[in-house]
Amino acid sequence: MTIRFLAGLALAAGLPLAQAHHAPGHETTGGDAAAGAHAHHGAPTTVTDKPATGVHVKGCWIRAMPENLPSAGYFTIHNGSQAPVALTGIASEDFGSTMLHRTETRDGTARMLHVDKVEIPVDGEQEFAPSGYHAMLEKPRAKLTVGETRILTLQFGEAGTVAARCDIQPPSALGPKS
Ligand SMILES: [Cu+2]
Repeated sequence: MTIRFLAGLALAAGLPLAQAHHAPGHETTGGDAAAGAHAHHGAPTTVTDKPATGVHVKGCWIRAMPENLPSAGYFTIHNGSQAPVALTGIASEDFGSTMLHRTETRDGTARMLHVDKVEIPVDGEQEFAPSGYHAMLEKPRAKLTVGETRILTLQFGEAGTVAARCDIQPPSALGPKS
């Protein structure tokens, strides 16, 4: 389920190693009884193009890296719908390659792991931020210029999709524009 990346790739992505211990690392698992009632529909994991009702994405930004280094997208997902949702992928016409990743730091070394999906319980919020979950963005169609925006479409399987407009920020940025 996870693929180990060269540590050099993590470094190339400009991940602030010194900040790694700020990573919250909490993973909420919708443990309430109400959520469990919806858990077993046996539905296939297809991606539907309809808007995912009640799912909100805020504060999206992209850390633009120079040359051909991979950039990363960050955002916060809030699940205001009536059922748990799972982010299963990200699509963008602006990038040739998009992946869900998580940065893990062990013994001072950061590495990136592939993530199949990220579940968000009802009323839950999941942050994608430096040193944690991120959208790995490669092969930009056009040069990323600070101050511009790009669209990332977050895919929540059958629940639908949410398109987010994301601010392009410099490599030194640590969070969304206020
Ligand atoms: Cu990554």
